[in-house]
Amino acid sequence: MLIRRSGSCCARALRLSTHHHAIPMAVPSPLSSHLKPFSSFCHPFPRGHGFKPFPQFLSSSCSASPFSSLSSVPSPKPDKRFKTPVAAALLEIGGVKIARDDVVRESDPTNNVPDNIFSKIGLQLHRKDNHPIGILKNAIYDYFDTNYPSKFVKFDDLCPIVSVQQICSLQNFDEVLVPADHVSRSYNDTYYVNADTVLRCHTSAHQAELLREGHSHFLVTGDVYRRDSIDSTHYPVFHQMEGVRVFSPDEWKDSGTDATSYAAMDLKICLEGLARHLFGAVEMRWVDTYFPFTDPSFELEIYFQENWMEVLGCGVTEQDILTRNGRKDSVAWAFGLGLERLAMVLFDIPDIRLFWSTDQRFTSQFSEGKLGVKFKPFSKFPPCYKDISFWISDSFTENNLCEVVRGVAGDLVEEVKLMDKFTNKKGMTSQCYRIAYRSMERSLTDEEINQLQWNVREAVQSKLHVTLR
Ligand code: FA5
Ligand code: MG
Repeated sequence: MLIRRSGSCCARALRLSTHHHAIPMAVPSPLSSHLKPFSSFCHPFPRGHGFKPFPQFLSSSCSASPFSSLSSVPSPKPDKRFKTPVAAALLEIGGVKIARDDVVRESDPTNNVPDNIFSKIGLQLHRKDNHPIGILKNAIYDYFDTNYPSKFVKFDDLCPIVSVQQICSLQNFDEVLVPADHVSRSYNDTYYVNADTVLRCHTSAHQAELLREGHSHFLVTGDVYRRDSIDSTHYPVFHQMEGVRVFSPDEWKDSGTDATSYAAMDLKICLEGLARHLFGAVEMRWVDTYFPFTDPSFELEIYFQENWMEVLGCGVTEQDILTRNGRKDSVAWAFGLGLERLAMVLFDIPDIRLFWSTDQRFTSQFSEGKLGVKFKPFSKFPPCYKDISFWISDSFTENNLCEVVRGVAGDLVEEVKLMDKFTNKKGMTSQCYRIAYRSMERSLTDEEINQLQWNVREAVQSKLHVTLR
């Protein structure tokens, strides 16, 4: 969901960016004037992000399309070498036992979690002190421990499987006021274990529960899951750190400003300080945005690889969340950091897939407490591009395509990019996507890439109800 820059059609859904402000900014921008009306963010996407109650693309009984061009191409033998690994059958996270069959159920139409996603649950890169994500988490902890001694309580082992409904304790959507028809709730954007239970798509899922427990300063780090586009800054599993600070009336009453402005100012001071702690000098800017759970809302962007990269979302907590959770007279701020994006800048890691590499040439470059060591690429193989064109059906979405491509090619796929789109006189729409294949670790043979592309074509045709051209 989120970064290809503001206004781009791939930017996703928990927010919608509007204005940019360069940093340093001594004083936050006017705080209330940039919010989009609800109607403009419900379906902000020009292409195919419609809500689907059930994931049609998961159905296993798909007949081949009569218009298929596949029949004229000789079929290579299936090759087991290129299959993505199947995950361990039982995990334990934060005391919760999770069996593979609880999470992945191909025959259940209310479930859309594939094996390659299940295989990431429980890896908890943020709890590995020698991994860039763990090193970064600890550096952020240092900042909070230094600047707010003994204030922030830390959580990094909360279970990533959370309920969508209000009755349960862990809440991905309802408890942070995400509207019923918000696009982030769709099967196109979120992994559903069943109709009521999701893999959390943000660490904000834990806000309300921790407020109810009485915490007023806390940090929550965890793995989060999103169906998304494929490129060097988007991965379907990534890590966030949530921060929440609650103020009591005593704290702002003599400030000469209202509670909301006070909290917004404090938030920006805190996060700009964090950015300086992590990066020293780096080009940054604030972007006014929308989140259902904060008002006003902002994003922070950092200039990286010749682009503005969104690294966090934040804002002043909606009063309703505080009131519902026993903090009627308080005001609070909250933020959610994308740890991979920050680590990419800090360690010069060019591609988000590298975080999952177990190649020693990657892992041996990082050690506990060493922030900002620059990553030395150990292989630079050229990408190999393959195009795929098809007539789409009404249910086609790019996220579904990416899911299928990732299911076949795993981390060998670097990018999936729309190259061409047209509608013919009969009203049929054709799309052409370019798939970039590249291993981070080794060179790929022509034979291997051809096999992958073949498997992708077969899977796209059978799972997405499109007609290959
Ligand atoms: C949220 O997830 C909000 N919950 C953040 C928040 C918390 C706002 C508290 C206000 C108050 P967003 O969807 O923009 O917001 O994601 C936050 C960050 O996660 C992004 O800035 C980005 O750094 C990172 N991120 C989002 N999608 C991906 C992805 N597919 N791969 C890697 N990082 C991602
Ligand atoms: Mg965002």
